[in-house]
Amino acid sequence: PPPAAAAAPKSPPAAMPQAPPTPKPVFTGKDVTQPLTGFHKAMVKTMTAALKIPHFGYCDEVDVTRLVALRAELKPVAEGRGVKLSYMPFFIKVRQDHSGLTLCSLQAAHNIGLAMDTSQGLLVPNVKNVQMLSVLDIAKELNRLQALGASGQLGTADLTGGTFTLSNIGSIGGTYAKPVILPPEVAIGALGKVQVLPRFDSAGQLIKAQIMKVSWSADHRIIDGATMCRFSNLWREYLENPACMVLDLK
Ligand code: CAO
Repeated sequence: PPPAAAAAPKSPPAAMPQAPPTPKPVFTGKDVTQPLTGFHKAMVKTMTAALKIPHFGYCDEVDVTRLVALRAELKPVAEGRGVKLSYMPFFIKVRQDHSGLTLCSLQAAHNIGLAMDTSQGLLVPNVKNVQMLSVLDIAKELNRLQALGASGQLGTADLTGGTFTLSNIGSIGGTYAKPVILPPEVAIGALGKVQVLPRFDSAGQLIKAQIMKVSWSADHRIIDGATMCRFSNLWREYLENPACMVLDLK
């Protein structure tokens, strides 16, 4: 037998009501041409030069579970001393212990630049002589640079002389990036957002881990992939075992 729906008599279509006449939309937006000025003009010049460098990209993930706990413990202590302590001072401090890998240019000082999203756009001030500073000293310096950046007052002294750059794009969001080297430096690292993700521990048990991805770019004329990988491994190991910083880092 035919299906019941097919057997049901079809009702005649209802007469469609006429749509009321409406005026045609008129688009009044206008294109705007803005001249490039100041730091933006400098960014065009620097980044155009940067992309002449043969970039080598390398990514990894860092289990920052212990670092997250350590920072949570130290944050109120730093606050008590008038300093805001984020993760950046740890990332910066660990960076300075790799002179053996000659990753950065041949300057003796470790002046670690940080990409900063400021009221004037992207700026890269640097923390000078990180090799001589404690994590708290670096945090203090970072607080000072952030305050200057927020009020549009970063000057030439803070913006020049960097030897290596870290870009914490994860403070805004995202996981991986493809950072562009800031010449005359030879490498840069971009840090992703710390995320709670499932991972397996060494006993094969499922655990809740705090994971951060890192994306490195290096000048492949100077740094080969194996060097980059060894450098990244060492950086990761310190951040995964932050107690070792207390033993090793000056
Ligand atoms: N994952 C999760 N949380 C993060 C994080 C990350 N990767 N980075 C920072 N946070 C947290 C901080 O710990 C802090 O938390 P609390 O409020 O609990 O202390 C909060 O986010 C705000 O941190 P912050 O941004 O003030 O400080 P910071 O030292 O981590 O970063 C700076 C400083 C200057 C790097 C950052 O403000 C900034 O400008 N990031 C953008 C960089 C950028 O634009 N890169 C692209 C360059 S190429 O165009």
